[in-house]
Amino acid sequence: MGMTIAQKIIQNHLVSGEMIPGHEIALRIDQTLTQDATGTMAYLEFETMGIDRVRTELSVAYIDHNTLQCGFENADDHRYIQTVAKKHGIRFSRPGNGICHQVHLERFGVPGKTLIGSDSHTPTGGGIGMLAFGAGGMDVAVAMGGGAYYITMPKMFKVNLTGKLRPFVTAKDVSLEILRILSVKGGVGAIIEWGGEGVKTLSVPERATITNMGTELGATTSIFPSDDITRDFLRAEGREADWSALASDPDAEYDRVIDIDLSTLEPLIACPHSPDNVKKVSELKGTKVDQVCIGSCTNSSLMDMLKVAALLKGRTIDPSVSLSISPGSKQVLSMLAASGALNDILASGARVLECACGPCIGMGFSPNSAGVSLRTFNRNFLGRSGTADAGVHLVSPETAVAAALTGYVTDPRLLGEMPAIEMPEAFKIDDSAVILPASPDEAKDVQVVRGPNIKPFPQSRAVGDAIEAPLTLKVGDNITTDHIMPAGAKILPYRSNIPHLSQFCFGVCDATFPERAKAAGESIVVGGGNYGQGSSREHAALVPMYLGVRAVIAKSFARIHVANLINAGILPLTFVNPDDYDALTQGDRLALRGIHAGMDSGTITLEDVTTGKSFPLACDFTERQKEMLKAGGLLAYTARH
Ligand code: MIC
Ligand code: SF4
Repeated sequence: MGMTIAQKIIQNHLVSGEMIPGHEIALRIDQTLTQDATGTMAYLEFETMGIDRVRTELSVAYIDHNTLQCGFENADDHRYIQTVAKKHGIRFSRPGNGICHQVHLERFGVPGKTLIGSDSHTPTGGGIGMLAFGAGGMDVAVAMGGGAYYITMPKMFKVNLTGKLRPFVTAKDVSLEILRILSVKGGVGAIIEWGGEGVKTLSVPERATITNMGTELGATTSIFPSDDITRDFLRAEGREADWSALASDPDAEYDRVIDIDLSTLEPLIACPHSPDNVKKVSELKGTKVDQVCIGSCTNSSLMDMLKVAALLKGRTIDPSVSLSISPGSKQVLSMLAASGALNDILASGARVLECACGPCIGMGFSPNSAGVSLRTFNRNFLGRSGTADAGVHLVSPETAVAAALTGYVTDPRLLGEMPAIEMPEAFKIDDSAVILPASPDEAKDVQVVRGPNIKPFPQSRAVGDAIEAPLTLKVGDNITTDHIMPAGAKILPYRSNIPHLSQFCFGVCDATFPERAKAAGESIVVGGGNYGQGSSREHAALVPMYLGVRAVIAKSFARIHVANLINAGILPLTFVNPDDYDALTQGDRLALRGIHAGMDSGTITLEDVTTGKSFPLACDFTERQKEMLKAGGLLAYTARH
């Protein structure tokens, strides 16, 4: 039988396991990336492993998230990451060099290689034919140490593209269309391969926009073939030698095939507060807009920015709108400046922010009270912008410009002719903001600098045979990691200070949770479907662990989060009968007994001591996961082995 692109790369990197969907497989990892908001913790974890030098082909530490330095914390973390990277053989991408996924695509991504990153949008690399996964920091630390990355062998989906996008309809609209079709749960357990004739009409940055937002589908990852278009992109980056062809076999089999005719798509918009709440832009026509943000790892490539500049040229934005533009990388910004396009952006009244995540993660530029914000980003979760009652919408750069110019949600096709913009034959290459690590000889003398914001790692607890504890929080469906462990400019600086961070745990759902959990000592959390969707932040597991959460019971879990729970020694269990969720009330006393035997049989009984009712819970752990839970998480397990 023929193979899909992903199956071929998996086969080339398989360390153990069988390539049967649902079975655990272990993969050799060629490259890793971290960003600063998850990186500090990942490198602290790496240091505990006592390995001198990373064992990957390439590891890069990016600084792109925590770039507002409103106190010493972020600057200290940057210094820590820079020195730890220098000592252990990791390249360091300085603040200002750009967003990890954009820079990695430009300068380091290689078709056919595996990449894991401590950021959920690492699948952006699928745009260049990499098999790239978002992962928790501990998994990235293990991969840097040469350990394998464990996943459940995914199903294979194919999106078959035909036709060609019409003017003002973009790769972002393709991402929103697939979200409309599949929803934020529709990609769970699957790798999405993009193929068909329509692929030939999409440039690498457009493909990367699509694989980036595959994360919002819950997909394990997304991937495009590596073809002549990939080769042209790599040539323009001065890296043609990194190119190799990659395609699925004609007789490859897929679990699901979805057809999209690009020529029928229209400009789309995701409404608050979920990326799959998709409507046509024309349906929201006339909605007043307060703020527009263009950038993020989804839409900050040079092509995106050149289009934006061309549409803004000679026009000024509506006085009632505030427009921010964050180019994805130093390469993008310097080419915008050299071409004069930056002046067109500035002359329009836009505010140019640094090459970083910025508003996407609430790192400044929060909207006004109850503000309507149109963003070219990938997530519009409640509260993520930093303004609790803002209404964030996700759109293409073209639709964003139309709103900035008119002050209202406007179909961008009303802007007139789309100026023709060609991909440059050569990008401006300047890697001076990537600092190389010390040689193995020099590394001994490198001092790792730790600031006072780095607090000791919280102690995890081994999962024993019984847990009896109160249900301290019951939440609904699609709870994101932004609900569990909010981010933003005020909280993100404390990513290496779990005790401080814990005050904000579940703040979006119930600000009284941290006090209640602490008072209970040990507790259990109950959630609905797709619990833990969104980011890869392991803090959404480490902080509940610190607050004494011993088990999370949900209707279903998101992939990265469930791995992070196990890594932190928290027991994730699912309802055998999803309706049993309704029978549990916050405050009930719950008991799980015979946990070890239950882990072997696949079912653990939950007793609601308050009501006297019992419910079966499913747990489908591999031997490795059972051992990890019994040891108290991945670090304790690794120390034992
Ligand atoms: C995000 O987009 O939510 C983040 C911030 O990039 C996270 C990582 C983090 O929380 O630091 C992600 O996507 O994994
Ligand atoms: Fe940064 Fe936003 Fe991309 Fe996350 S989604 S990596 S915060 S730009």
